Amino acid sequence: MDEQSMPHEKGLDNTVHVLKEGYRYILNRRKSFQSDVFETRLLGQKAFCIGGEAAAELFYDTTKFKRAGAAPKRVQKTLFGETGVQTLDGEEHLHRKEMFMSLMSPEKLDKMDKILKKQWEATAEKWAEQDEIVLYHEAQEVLFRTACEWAGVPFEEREVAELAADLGKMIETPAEIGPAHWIGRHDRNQTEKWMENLIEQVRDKKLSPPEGTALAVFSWHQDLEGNLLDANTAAVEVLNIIRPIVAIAIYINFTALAVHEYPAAKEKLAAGDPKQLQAFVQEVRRFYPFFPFQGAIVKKDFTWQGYEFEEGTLTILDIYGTNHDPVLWKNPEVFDPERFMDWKESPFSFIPQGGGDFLGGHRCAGEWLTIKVMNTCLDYLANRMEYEVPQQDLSYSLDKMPSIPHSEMILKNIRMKN
Ligand code: HEM
Ligand code: MYR
Repeated sequence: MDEQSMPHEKGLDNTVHVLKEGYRYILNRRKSFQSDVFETRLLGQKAFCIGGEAAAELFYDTTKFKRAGAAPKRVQKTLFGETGVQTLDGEEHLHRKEMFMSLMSPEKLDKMDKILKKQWEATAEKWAEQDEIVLYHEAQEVLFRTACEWAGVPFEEREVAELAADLGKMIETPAEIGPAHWIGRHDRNQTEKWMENLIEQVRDKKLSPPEGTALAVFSWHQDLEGNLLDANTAAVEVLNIIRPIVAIAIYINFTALAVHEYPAAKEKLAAGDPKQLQAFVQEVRRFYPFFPFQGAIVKKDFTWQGYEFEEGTLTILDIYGTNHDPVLWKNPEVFDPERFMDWKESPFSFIPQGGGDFLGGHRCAGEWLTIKVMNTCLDYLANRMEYEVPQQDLSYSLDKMPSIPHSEMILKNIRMKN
């Protein structure tokens, strides 16, 4: 095909439209341009936006894209950290990613699930003594305790509320403006200091986390030259385990919302059929907004679908929009777990936690863990607990990133079923 000129959004800088239109920014333009790719200007530079299955396959081709220099500073200084696995390429990335994936064996995930059940049930006893709870904050704390125990990270009970909230802010603030954003930066600095101190204690043999836990493995991990990670990088990576586990609280909020809003779908979970629970979890991950899009940089010039991608150009893959692409999903704006009962798996059409390979690419290291946590929590919320959902603002925004139901899910008169 001859090279052609790409659909082009006018304007010196369109970042303001991203902030206004949020999750639907790319989808809206893919629709109006009738194209899976368009050019725009974001964060003061030229950028390509792409979406759909073929676009995802392109984006995860590591001969075409790299990650060094892709994440905006404001995202690194809140959400990711500056020297973590997200910023690496090639051999160095593979070696670091192997370190993460070594934690995700079925045995280790089962261990995590046992800890989660213990923590959820202990906390549910306290919920039973309260008139009502805010599920988002409660889930953050349950997940914080679970994450730390699983990762070998010691904590004092009196620190839980603050540390869980700090980790929450790192997730909630990357796209905020002004003081709301600076809270996230401050909380990352504090949390990195907390974790660096623990890494140093491990290395000084003052603390011995159980063998095979994230704190133990990451403290002693050697890079390709045989050196330990510097203490800050090791801390950033342990936080790359603890923080996203706390982030699952957002999915638990959407899971509770779906259980409440789709009684017919809930009904199908009553028999506890693992296939039905899994299909519901997958549909929550497809349907609700969470991770909006991801950036990478063109490694060297290439042509795709007749368009030229020049070396060094920021390219943004539409994660939310690919999960809502009408070409890939029938009635994408309808919540329907049934679609996952006979779904033909593809690494590029269903990408709530990234696409492609785990080891060879940047697909989320914690995807299996997330799915397991969500299955367990869905079973509690749909089958194993009784509660009321009082009148509240259950709406959620598609503009604000990340999005959380406005009321953060207030539950009343909770009790565990026998
Ligand atoms: C990467 C989403 C939970 C660890 C990612 C990416 C996304 C994502 C979109 C980027 C993919 C890319 O760069 O192309 C999510 C969502 C979660 C979640 C929505 C729900 C809470 C987790 C959990 C863990 C985790 C529970 C760890 C226990 C990671 C790591 C990376 C990553 C280490 C970087 C992978 C790499 O750069 O190679 N995640 N994630 N995530 N996630 Fe998750
Ligand atoms: C994690 O890594 O902690 C899990 C997922 C967090 C998602 C937070 C979404 C924030 C939106 C900011 C946009 C940044 C895109 C590169």
